[in-house]
Amino acid sequence: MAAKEYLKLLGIDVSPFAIGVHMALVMKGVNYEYIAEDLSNKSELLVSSNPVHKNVPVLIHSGNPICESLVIVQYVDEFFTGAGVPSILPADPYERAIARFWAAYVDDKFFPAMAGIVLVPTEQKRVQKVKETSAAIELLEEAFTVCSKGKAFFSGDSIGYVDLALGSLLIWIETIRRMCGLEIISASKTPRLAAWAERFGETAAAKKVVPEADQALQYGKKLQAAVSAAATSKSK
Ligand SMILES: N[C@@H](CCC(=O)N[C@@H](CS)C(=O)NCC(=O)O)C(=O)O
Repeated sequence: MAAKEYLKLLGIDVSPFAIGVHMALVMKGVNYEYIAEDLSNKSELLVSSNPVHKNVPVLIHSGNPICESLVIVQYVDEFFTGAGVPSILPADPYERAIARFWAAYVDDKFFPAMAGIVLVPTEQKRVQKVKETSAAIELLEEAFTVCSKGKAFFSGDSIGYVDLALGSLLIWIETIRRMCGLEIISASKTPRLAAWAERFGETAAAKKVVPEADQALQYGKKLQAAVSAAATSKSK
């Protein structure tokens, strides 16, 4: 890659959003520099590259910052093309629209419900988040059946856009299982997604990028403690 096409990815190792972008870059076979951020002390580069949200991931390509993981994955897919380079989004416009729809559903509905299970301050709210998560994953099981058309992944024989969106959350699905014993994806309730999750974990990109679940567990416990402390100090 020419020097002007230098790529930097700002992330944190356990961020599901950064994991999806990492995997997209690995799938495309491009070289990039990964810069691990400390979200309690954000770098000047992060704040100036993503002044609106100040969050990770940010991809900086030839000096141009691109923010929001799904936007970044689309950009990477559109920029890095060519013989032997896999496509992440389908070529057919209707299938692309469907893939974008389900990836947005994962981000806008499934993820906030799932994260809420460990981050909401009261038991009543937690029960609500568990219900929302179960409903969302059941819908995603149906979406998988329709989108995969009997193949291994949402996008067919290899991982694509929706696979990255949901697959990058698997580390946190496992973390929630360890933190509160809840199986969001299970062979009994969501058998197709359970088998898909196994296959996803075996892909070269996942093996290269996804960290050990223990790392997310430590991070999850810290986040949960911070949320509890904030709720306690508010109620005083
Ligand atoms: N919608 C964003 C979400 C990114 C996000 O929430 N990133 C978190 C880390 S997982 C973050 O950087 N949070 C900033 C903070 O905690 O201050 C995306 O898809 O990129």
